[in-house]
Amino acid sequence: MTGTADSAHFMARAMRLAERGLYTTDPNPRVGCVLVREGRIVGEGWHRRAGEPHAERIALAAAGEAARGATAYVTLEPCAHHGRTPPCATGLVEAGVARVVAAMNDPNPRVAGQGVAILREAGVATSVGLLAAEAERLNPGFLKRMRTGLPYVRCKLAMSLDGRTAMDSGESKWITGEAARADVQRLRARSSAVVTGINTVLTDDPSLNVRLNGDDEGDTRQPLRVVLDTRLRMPPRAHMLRLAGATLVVCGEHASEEAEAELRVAGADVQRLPQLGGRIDLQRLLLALAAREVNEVLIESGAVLAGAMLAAGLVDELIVYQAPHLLGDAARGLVRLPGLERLDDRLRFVFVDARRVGDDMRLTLRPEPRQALV
Ligand code: AOF
Ligand code: ZN
Repeated sequence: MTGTADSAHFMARAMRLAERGLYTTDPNPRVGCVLVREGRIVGEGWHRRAGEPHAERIALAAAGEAARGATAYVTLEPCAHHGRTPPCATGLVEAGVARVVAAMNDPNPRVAGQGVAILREAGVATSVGLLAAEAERLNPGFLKRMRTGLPYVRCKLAMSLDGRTAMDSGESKWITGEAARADVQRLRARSSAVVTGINTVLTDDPSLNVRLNGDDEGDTRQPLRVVLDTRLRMPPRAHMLRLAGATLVVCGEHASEEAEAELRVAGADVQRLPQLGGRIDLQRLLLALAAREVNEVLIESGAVLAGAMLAAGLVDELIVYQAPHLLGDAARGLVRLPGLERLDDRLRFVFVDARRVGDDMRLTLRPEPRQALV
């Protein structure tokens, strides 16, 4: 019989396996599975990409006959639906697995509880909840989208020790160092979409793509690049339109049709969305992205868009890189929050992590339970 400590150990192993899909499973969740018989691992698997076998199928194939009578540790409830692949719950039953330990239920309405129901009906002892908090952390975007219809939003910012981003003249370039930039590449790589504003495009002509140095370079999944551009000022010659991966330009309902046609010829997708106070309605933007199966969004923008996202209470996580430099109080501030006039209106966060990345600091924060400026 396997004790609680052993169970946690095997589930932790399943989570390490799931993490291998961090950059590739999108829009599917990262899932890992470990099959254990008589205290020994007889098969392992993790989901690599949508359309390919789920974690359980890979583990079952690896175990073969040894799966009979085994316990399956899975980081997410086995699926119950015929999607791109046949249901895993049925696969586990057919392989003769005796027990299934799932870290959490799958909130996907096509699964939600039904995977567990299939297992129980077939007489497979099934429990849910082991290391549930850790399992949540594997898939913040997929889980939030399934539960609320909105993606999980990270806002990345870079600033000096005194919270400044650029000189008053606009002169900026990179404030943070090499290691922080490499860290941003990993943030991009795990994201379904990277969002910026047209002003950033006009000023910096950024690539917003993923350039991970590793063995799988040619194989890297590129997040959808999203440019918020109410009046379609995006130049058809923008650098990002020449790169691998898709670019979506989001504009207001009255933007020029000619500009839209030109951008489409240049390879961009264009979507019109309603405006709110002269700017694209950010809530509608996030809903539109979720409708495209976007799980994790990375906002990489200037002070205006970042401020608007924060003020609207749409940011789930703030990631701030802080360089050990002083720019002085004439330099530009981190975020524009025009509605903020009284101290009582300040936006509050809690630190969830603080660590050094090369010569810089990386601060990770979450908003204090909901308070929006507007
Ligand atoms: C599992 N194991 O490894 C994963 C699951 O389109 P499909 O067929 O790949 O199904 C995708 C859905 O299956 C996804 O939305 C999620 O609910 C579940 N993912 N389930 O049992 C896995 N990746
Ligand atoms: Zn499955």
